[in-house]
Amino acid sequence: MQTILKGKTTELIIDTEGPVVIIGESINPTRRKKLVETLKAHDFEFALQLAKSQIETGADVLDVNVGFPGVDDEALLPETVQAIQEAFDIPLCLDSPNPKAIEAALKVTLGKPLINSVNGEEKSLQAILPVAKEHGAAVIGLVMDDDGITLDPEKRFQIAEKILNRAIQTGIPQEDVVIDPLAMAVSADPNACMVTLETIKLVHDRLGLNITQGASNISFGLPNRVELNNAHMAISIWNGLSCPIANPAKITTFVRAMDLIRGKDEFAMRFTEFFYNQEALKNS
Ligand code: THG
Repeated sequence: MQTILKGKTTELIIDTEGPVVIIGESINPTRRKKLVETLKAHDFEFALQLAKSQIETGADVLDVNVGFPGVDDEALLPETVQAIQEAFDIPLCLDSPNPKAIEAALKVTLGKPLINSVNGEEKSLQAILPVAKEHGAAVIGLVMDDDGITLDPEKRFQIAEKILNRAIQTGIPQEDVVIDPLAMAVSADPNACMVTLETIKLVHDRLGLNITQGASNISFGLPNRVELNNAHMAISIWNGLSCPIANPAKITTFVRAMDLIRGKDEFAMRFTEFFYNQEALKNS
């Protein structure tokens, strides 16, 4: 299955059978005080720096999240989108829990973005799906609903199926639905990773959809996060994860390794090219 996203002029294919696509997570105020301060002042220089460094280190898509306490993201999300797409030609992933902010951002987004996100709650389905259809955007579907988050992979799968069916009823093609199995902290629940990994497998095997997930969520509160995240990422990719939301500076070498191992990188071209590009960056 192929989900096509577009920047201003570029086209990106997320292919369930292809190499892994990296959605750069760093334009997100979580733990980034400087981003909050600069965005509050409508100064986009730092956000643009984050965009540039993520593109240089392997991001194929940029997640844009400007949520912080007191923010008017209905105004700030579209402003940030405009600043980024003036400077860069890369597909965007519009990340907000506020449907009004998503809708406002869609109005100014060029190309074909990914909406982050809709979920199985009736309110969310009704607010997001028609807007996604109207703007021809793809959507991430989080597998939670009006009953909250379940630890049963079968139930998470059923929510994924419900989101897919509702999207199709709304006129959104199935390939424009990307499922997020909900990666959560394994420090809080010993089965957190197993539930997510099993959900990925079910969605991949039965629905064949593209799958995303926050790559660093599982390691909250623990040391050696990169190693832990990568171990989880390896199994996730093997089970069907195709487009993680991650810090490219920490994940791209590992993702290129996974693609090479899985036979998705002829003659190790992308693996070696990435290495030489990063060496050149260090020396520039
Ligand atoms: N699923 C979907 N969308 C999401 C998430 C998800 N959007 C937000 C989040 N989860 C993914 N984005 C981020 C952005 C920043 C950070 C983590 C996840 C972050 N993490 C480190 C920290 O917490 O200390 C620091 C940065 C780093 O490790 O480099 O800042 O799950 N659909």
